[in-house]
Amino acid sequence: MSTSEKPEISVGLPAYNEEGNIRKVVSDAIMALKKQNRSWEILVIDNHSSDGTVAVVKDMMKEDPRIRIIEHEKNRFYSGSVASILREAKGDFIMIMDSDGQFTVEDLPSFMDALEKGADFVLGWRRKRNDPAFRLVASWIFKQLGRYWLGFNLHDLNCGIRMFNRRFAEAAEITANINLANPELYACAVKHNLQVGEVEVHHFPRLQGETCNTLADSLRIFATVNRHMKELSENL
Ligand SMILES: Nc1nc2c(ncn2[C@@H]2O[C@H](COP(=O)(O)OP(=O)(O)OP(=O)(O)O)[C@@H](O)[C@H]2O)c(=O)[nH]1
Ligand SMILES: [Mg+2]
Repeated sequence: MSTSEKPEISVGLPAYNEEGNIRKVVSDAIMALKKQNRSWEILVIDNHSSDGTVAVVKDMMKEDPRIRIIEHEKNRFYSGSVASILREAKGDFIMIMDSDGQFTVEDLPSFMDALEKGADFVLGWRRKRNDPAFRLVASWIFKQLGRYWLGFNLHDLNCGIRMFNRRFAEAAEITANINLANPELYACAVKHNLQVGEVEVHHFPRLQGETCNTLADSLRIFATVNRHMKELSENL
């Protein structure tokens, strides 16, 4: 595939200060993608990192033109990184995966299977999670808010790996400035009558880099998330 052609698969990686993780995440993604008999690209979205994330990615780009980077000139929250992937990814099928090493592109075949069976937007489900207890409680509360405001009826509303087809990518729009994206993506699917699915995924502990989420942050964010989902529900 030349760089001007459209790949079948895009893997979008939101990255913020992931100098310690990004090389392994990108090279593991390449290994997983090479097992597929499909063309691909990897699109790293640097959300204005202050560490060496961009330098590591640019170094890897010298070896493989299928790796691209979008550099945000200011931090645009996690949602802004997802918006950039929606706009810039060229693939027929687009995966968005956190770049801290907690997820793996090895799960791609399960997503492709669900998409090829008719789903437009497929969320990951961390049945076995590697997170501290307070994160499990926080996720449970997010899910209840999702149920209440958006009618969310699947297992995992804030999983950092999901995949969708071009139809979904054309319809979806991210407008919020917030450190999450799944509620708005899910609301887009509902609004446009698109099929939503879920697949079980692997989940690993964060090994490198600092968590940006403390218990205090989680508690503070509930009010914000509640307001965010209420707004989304008003536009369904
Ligand atoms: N926190 C944060 N992460 C961002 C941002 N932009 C992109 N990311 C990436 O989003 C992904 C998820 O962020 P994390 O901080 O790992 O969030 P999490 O997985 O919910 O929490 P921990 O892994 O426990 O810290 C990572 O790959 C980050 O590099 C941002 O503005 N803030
Ligand atoms: Mg993480």
